Amino acid sequence: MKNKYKKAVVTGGAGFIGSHLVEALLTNGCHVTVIDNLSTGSLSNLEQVKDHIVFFETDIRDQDALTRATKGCDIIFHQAARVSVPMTVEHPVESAMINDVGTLMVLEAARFGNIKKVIFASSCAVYGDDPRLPKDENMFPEPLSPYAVHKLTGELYCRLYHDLHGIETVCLRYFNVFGPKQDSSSPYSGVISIFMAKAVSEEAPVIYGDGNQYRDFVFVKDVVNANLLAANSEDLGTKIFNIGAGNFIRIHQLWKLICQMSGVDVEPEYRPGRPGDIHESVASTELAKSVLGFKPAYSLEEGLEITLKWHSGS
Ligand code: UD2
Repeated sequence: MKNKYKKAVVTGGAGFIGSHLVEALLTNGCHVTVIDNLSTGSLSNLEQVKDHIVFFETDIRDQDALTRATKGCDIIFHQAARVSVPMTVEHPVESAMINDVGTLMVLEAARFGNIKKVIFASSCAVYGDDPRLPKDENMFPEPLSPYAVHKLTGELYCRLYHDLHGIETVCLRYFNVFGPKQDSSSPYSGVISIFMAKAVSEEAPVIYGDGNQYRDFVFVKDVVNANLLAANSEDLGTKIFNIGAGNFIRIHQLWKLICQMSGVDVEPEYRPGRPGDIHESVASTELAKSVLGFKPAYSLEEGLEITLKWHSGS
């Protein structure tokens, strides 16, 4: 895809999704500046591209650094965040400083730097447990965790900065993103990365709750593609789109599938459900399809194969 813009900033560009996005932007001929404080991101994620980017090791709340990093850019992809739902339940104030104030500061940088467009990594967490499925963008948000409140706040700020300051803002509500480079080392990591690591070492994973909860898992390269489509679509004004695969799998079935694919046979350990956990989540991707032309290219199995290879080191 040929980019319509020349210079992009990716906040959280050393993170899981951000680093894939950086690679794709470079492939498409864009100049890329990354801002990351390396709190959860890692330079190893940028190893392949480190000579082709400008890197600012800084927090998004460092206004001076943010101003310098974003100077002269056409577009900001705001991916930096505290992404773990349970961690925001444990540490809501610190998380709000990163997720709410941080997003506001990125929008301020766009305002004062005359940057035309901001793409914001939002989340399907904003829907909470609305029983209607699939979730579509017109549903009333019912956040169940500080994380969901942060993302909803970010969306509202995005709309406001469009209305007040004329910045084009696009919020992408990611469903459960997975793929290579997703960190598996913390209990707060994404479930697929944790299950993959457990399968590779033939250890029992923990399933929280009864395992019947389900998620719409979308492969990271599809999420990157959604970002590029949103960036290249003109005159969006201020919009919100679901970015998911449009189908779902239950958590206990996911473990079985990963066992099958990796040839292991280990029973999971069950523990009580996590506070703030949503039960059911699946995306309607109709709006993203009709407006952006978004269509996921990877099935769950294809994405899992690629991810398993990465975890196996092959
Ligand atoms: C993911 C995203 C979050 C947000 C949200 C939207 C991550 C780390 N978090 O949160 O940023 O976008 O989606 O809904 O990607 N589970 C287990 N065992 C484990 C780990 C998780 O059973 O070892 C369960 C967990 O209780 C939950 C499901 O798996 O029911 C998915 O958990 P997750 O942490 O991967 O993602 P989620 O949906 O909480």
